Amino acid sequence: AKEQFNWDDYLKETESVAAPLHCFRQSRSPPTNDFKVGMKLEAHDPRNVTSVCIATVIGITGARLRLRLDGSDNKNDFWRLVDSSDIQPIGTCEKKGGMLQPPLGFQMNASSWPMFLLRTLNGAEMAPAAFFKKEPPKPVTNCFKVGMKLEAIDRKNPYLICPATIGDVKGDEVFVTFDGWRGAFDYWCRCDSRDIFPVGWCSLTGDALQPPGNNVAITKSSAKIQSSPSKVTRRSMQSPQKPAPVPAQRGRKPGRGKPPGQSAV
Ligand code: MLZ
Repeated sequence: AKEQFNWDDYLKETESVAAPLHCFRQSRSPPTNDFKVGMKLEAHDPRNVTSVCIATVIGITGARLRLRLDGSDNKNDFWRLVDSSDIQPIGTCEKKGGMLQPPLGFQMNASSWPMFLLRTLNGAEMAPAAFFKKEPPKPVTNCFKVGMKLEAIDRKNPYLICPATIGDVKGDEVFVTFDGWRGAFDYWCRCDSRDIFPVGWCSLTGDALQPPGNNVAITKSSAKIQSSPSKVTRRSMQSPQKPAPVPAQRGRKPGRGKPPGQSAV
């Protein structure tokens, strides 16, 4: 039987520590998710953030909602925490004197937007205001340190939350490296990003935490590990002090094949 990923064991195996809770812009106990599939709400268009649009809850995952903008296609779904400031109850935009906008890539003629909006909202099940939670405050300083472990959204596959390591810290930003993926999914983000979570977040929200990848970073320091097979060698133990070099996305030598991290989902 396949072993389940366990943070306690993994932290021991990797001799690393979890980033402290207060480093994150997340609530200490994850917000409850009362939303139901089919409910409508207002959301900022991720591709055009000044626009507030109508969105429908397409799925529920832990403390997050899978959202689709009404009038858009099914290729641009996005995920938001129930305490995200990007979402609000229907009516909020109008109350503030704003106007609901068609999403980028509105599939109909622009002139049909007003009628589309009326039809969309008529008889819609609107998510109650009490379901929206207040966004937690920003941490005062960037207190992440290189080598600390966390759970992070894979921005190339945003439905996934994966074990990660802080690879670098610069000003208000951190470099999020995904364990076992040789740099293919790594990214820089602000320390107050809503895409990063403390160790244990998924087990509290019921979201599925992905196991680390199997790809060991090819570095001199890993050669020693590989010669003595053990439980540890199965996964990438990217050295916390020295993150694996980020493979170039373009200009890769031909003939080496696709990096494992970039195959189709
Ligand atoms: N099937 C995809 C998922 C990769 C997820 C990595 N997350 C850090 C792939 O293998 O490319």
